[in-house]
Amino acid sequence: MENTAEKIGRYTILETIGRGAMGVVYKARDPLIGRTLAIKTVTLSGLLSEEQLAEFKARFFREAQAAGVLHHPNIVTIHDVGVENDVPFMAMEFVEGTSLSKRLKEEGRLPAEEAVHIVRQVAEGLAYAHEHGIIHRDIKPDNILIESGTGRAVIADFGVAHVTTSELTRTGEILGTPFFMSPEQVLGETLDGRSDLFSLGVVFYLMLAGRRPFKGETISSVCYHIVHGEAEPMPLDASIPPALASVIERLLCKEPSGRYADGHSLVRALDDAFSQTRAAAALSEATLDLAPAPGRFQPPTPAATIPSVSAVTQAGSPTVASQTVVTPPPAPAEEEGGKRGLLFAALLILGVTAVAVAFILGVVLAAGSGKKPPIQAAATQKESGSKETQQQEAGKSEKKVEPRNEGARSEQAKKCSVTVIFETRLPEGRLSLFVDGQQKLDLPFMSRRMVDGRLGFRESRTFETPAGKHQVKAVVRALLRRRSIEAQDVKELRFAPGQSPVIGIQARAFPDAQVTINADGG
Ligand code: 3AM
Repeated sequence: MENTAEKIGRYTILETIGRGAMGVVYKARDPLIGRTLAIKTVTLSGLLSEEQLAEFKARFFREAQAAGVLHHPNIVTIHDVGVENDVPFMAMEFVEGTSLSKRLKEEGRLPAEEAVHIVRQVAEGLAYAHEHGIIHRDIKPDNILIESGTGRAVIADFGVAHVTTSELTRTGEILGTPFFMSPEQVLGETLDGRSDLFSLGVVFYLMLAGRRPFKGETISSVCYHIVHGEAEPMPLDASIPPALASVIERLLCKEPSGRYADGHSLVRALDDAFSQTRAAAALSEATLDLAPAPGRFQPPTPAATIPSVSAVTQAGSPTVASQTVVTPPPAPAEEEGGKRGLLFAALLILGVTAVAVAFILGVVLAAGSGKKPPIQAAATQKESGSKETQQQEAGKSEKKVEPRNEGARSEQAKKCSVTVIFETRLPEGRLSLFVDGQQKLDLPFMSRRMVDGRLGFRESRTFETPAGKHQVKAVVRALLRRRSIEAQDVKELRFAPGQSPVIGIQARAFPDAQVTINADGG
């Protein structure tokens, strides 16, 4: 199937569109109905056993059938699935255009207005699919196609991208691209549509900032940052409206409950952000005499674009918050200037009154419910020295332990579910992991071809351990050119109660046999 076959099934191949790690995408023609379509083949045969291949095919067809019921302008329609020469393929709607990943490679980042246009459409497609009970699980720029001419954004590979990746993960071949995964996906927990919204948040961030929000040199340190770390701050750039930074902040909440409930809510938030940005621009036009061009996102002055978490927290709402810093108007030089001054004063009085009323209401309500008012709560959180954003802390504090069940919960809080991600290019061997001298993992490994075409092994395992300080020791014994090598690393690690830490372990042979435990992403 690697050479441009003339036919796949009944479809005539016209040209090769692209090649990926999993197979090839062709432009093809259906001679029966004279329709142009795209055909994607999935070549896994060299990587899986007969039995695994049979199971993979069954799952591929099942997912493709499920996704085949989706008909939405922002989802690539699946027309047909089949097998040709033992290679599964999928025939789908042909989208004349490029992938978002190619656009980003060429342009680095996109103008805010275009990024919003894309995210809005993907959110509409996701809302529809989630309503039909289908989660994508692999939202990333490769799977978003942009139609040339119309700018229509279309989600590709619904359901199926996940099958190919997870199959390889299961066999220890590939862990999948973690960059766009949600924390619950990294930890292998049950997913719902809000996991796709997190991934879309990462894509949105990348489109605006030109870089990803979660850094890391290795897969395991990226995973660690997704689960525990804060997103890198957005660049201080006048072209990124602060209201959009707030939308992204909410999409990237660690807890699904802190994110938007569904794609429709995200679309509404984007529309609100858009009107806020317009209003902010209009205000600065009225007060600062800046003349924005109509119909574009209007960046406020640079001083007004610094995203402010405290502004979000103080408003008591994790939703979109305008963080525009209102600058006093210049001294009126003429009658027109005098009118503007009056308008500004009226707006300022209105604003101050609204803030005061909101604060008093907050205090009264908090007193009634026994909770601290938002500002006080935020101050206490700061004192606690937590690294997480105040917004996430506020979200978590709402879920405080109820008195009944206290015993069971505190028991659970004392335990941690630790995920170990092991990666190595060593050909063959065994990883043993000990916590306080007690063996927790015994993982034999054998290198296979990975997604980058090189040989290696990557696998994740999870185990439970009590919270607290532990001595973690990783020992790797491996065979290298019929020579046996051994290396180990020991680290003192502290696991916080109720958390799900991720530990990365890497083993290498050069310059000498070495194992590294990496628990802080550094
Ligand atoms: O990254 P580029 O744009 O060069 O756009 C997709 C990508 O090419 C294209 O196949 C390449 C590898 O994924 N592609 C995927 N699905 C497609 C579809 N349904 C498609 N092109 C048109 N229609």
